[in-house]
Amino acid sequence: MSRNNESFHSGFITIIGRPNVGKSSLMNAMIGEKIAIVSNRPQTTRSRIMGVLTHDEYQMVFLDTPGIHEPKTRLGEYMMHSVRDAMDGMDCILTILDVSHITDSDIRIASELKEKKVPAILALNKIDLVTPENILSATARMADLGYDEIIPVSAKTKSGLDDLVSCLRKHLPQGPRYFPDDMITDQPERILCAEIIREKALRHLRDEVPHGIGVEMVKIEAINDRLTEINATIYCEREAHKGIIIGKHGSMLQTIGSEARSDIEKLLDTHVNLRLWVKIRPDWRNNASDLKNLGYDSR
Ligand SMILES: Nc1nc2c(ncn2[C@@H]2O[C@H](COP(=O)(O)OP(=O)(O)OP(=O)(O)O)[C@@H](O)[C@H]2O)c(=O)[nH]1
Ligand SMILES: [Mg+2]
Repeated sequence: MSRNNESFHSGFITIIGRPNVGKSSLMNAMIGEKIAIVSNRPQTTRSRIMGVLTHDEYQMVFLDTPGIHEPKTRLGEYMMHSVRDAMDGMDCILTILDVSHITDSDIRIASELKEKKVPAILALNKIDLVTPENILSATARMADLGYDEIIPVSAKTKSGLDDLVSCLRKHLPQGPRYFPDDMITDQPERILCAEIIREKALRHLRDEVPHGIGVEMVKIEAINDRLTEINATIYCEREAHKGIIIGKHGSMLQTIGSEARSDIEKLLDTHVNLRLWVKIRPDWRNNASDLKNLGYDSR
C-alpha cells in the first residue's frame, strides 16, 4: 500500500453539463454508492453535491452540480450559483454529454468550459443507447473542442467507467488526502433523507408538479438502535398540485412514502417510521426565506 505523500494524487473534479445527461448517475456509479438522487426529470440536482472516491493511491473529490440552464426562478439562480461555486479552485473539469442526444447548448457549454486552465475530460454518457458508429461520429464531432480526453461511458451498464477513472487519475496533481478514507459525501443524513423523498416524488409525479416540489425535514430522531422517526413536509405551489401529490384516498403519498422509507431504512440501517405532510407555499421558488428553509440558501 503506498501511503507516502509523493505518490498520492488527489483533487477536486467538477462535473458539469446540461440537465438530465447523467451527471449524478455517473458520480454515483464511480463511487459505487447512491449519493446524489437521479430522475428522468431535468433539473433534479439543485445544489452542489460532493462525492469522494478514495483509493490507496488517489482521492477524487467529485462535485456534482445542477444542470446548466437559463434560470427562471430564484431557485434556478441559486442552482446556477452552485455551479459557479463548484468551479472555484477545481483541479479538473469533467463535462458530461448524453451521446444519444447532443444539442447546440451541449456544444456551447463544452466549448466555454474548455477555456479554463485545468485538465478537461469529456465523458460521452449513455453509450448503451446508441450504436458504435454513433459513438465514433460523436467523438469525431467533439475532437475540435480541445478536451484532453474524450471517454465514452454508460453510467447504466458501467461500461467505460474504469477507463474514465484511470483517465481522471492520470490528470490529478499530487496532493493530500482531503477527507478521511471512509467519507463518501459531505451531505448530512437529514439532507440525504429529504432528497430520497424528493426523488420518489419526482419519479411518480408528472408534468409541472415535480419542479415545484421541496422537502423539509421536520424531525429525524433515533428512538433507539433499531428505530428512527422521521417527519417531513412536501411543499408544492398550488392547491391542484397538493391533490395530485396526495392522490386518490392518499394513494400517491403512500407510494412516495413507502418507497422513500425503504431507501431510508437501507441508508440508516434502522427501521423507519416516516410521516409525510403536504403543504402549499405559493411561488416558494422565488421566496428567499422559503428557499433558505428548504436548504437552498439564496444569496
Ligand atoms: N440509458 C441510460 N440512461 C442513463 C444513463 N445515465 C443516466 N441515465 C438516466 O438519465 C436520467 C438523468 O440522470 P441524472 O443522473 O439524474 O442526470 P443529471 O445530469 O444529474 O440531471 P440534473 O441533475 O437534472 O442536471 C435518469 O433517468 C437516468 O437513469 C446511462 O448511461 N444510460
Ligand atoms: Mg443531477
